[in-house]
Amino acid sequence: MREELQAIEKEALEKIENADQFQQLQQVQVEYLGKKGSITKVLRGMGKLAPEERPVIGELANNVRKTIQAALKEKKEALEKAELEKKLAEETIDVTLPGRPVHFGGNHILTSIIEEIEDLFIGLGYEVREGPEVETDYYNFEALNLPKGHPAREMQDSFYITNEILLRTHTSPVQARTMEAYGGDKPVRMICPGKVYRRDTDDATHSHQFTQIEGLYVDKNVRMSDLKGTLKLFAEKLFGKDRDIRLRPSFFPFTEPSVEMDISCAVCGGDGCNVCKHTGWIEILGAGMVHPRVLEMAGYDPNVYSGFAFGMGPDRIAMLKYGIDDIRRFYTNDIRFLKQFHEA
Ligand code: FA5
Repeated sequence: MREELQAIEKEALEKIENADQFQQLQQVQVEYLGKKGSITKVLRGMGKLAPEERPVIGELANNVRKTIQAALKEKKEALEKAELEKKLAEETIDVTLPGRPVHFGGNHILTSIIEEIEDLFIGLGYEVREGPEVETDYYNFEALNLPKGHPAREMQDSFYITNEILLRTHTSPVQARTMEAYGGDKPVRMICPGKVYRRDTDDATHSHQFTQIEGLYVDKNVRMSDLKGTLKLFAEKLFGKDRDIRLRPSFFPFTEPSVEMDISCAVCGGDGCNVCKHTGWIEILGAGMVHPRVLEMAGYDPNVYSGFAFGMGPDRIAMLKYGIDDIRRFYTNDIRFLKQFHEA
């Protein structure tokens, strides 16, 4: 029995020594120390021994068990340590490798153009205001001298939500809202950028949703020449002195007289192309002297006050400034297109 126990010890220690996985250690534990393990089996045969031999063999069996347990513990710790070291080695960061580039976003080209125009008018003493995109029929039309059934409403095909509420077709409602807020006895100088919506058929220069910037200047003795001077200054600052502008007589129910301003086409230089519909000119804004009825409805006395207003399309302005051939490029979010206008 003594030899048997010594053989068990030798064999178990060898297996522990050679083990390189936790699972193998577990097997040794079961095989030698478990309830049905080799040592238990030997102890079961103790009954056959002489009484004086039993304590000796018992002690030996106990020592073998302890030796195997100690070896198992030691090997388990060694394996744990090796595993940790392996993990640490794998996770080492090589600080000399090149970093991953961080991609910075930038302003959308329309945002940049709007900010440029805002800066220009802030420099002329205008304040920047906002108005709701979901607007009432009253502010979008009636307060602008376009009563219900007025044929000029057809010029701006609209998205109605109810009979009285619609998506604004232009930023002009902010004219009436601003004059009301000012109370009828103070000069007004404001611009209002924002989104507007029309049931237009989309093509190279028309989109069903686009942006406008409204401008309004009301004071005593404001004249048509003030409007012309302001628009000329705006065009020169934005496009440079060599681009031609022209004012054409036009009609808007809320201004009298009314004009439209065109700029010579940047894509073809005025020779005629797809973008300017072969005219050499692109219309960028409507303007005029504020109609006395509009002043009156918003609480300003037209015998004391006069003013001018304009509404421009920054989408078309951006197209002209950068020679962009299709308005729909602004809205389709092609990153290759948008990235061209990010500052380096
Ligand atoms: C107006 O919307 C008037 N409210 C402008 C105005 C304001 C006149 C104040 C007088 C006083 P109009 O419908 O022409 O006018 O539009 C003004 C500008 O918006 C146009 O010159 C053009 O640059 C732009 N625009 C009009 N329709 C579209 C469209 N579908 N897509 C892109 N831009 C458009």
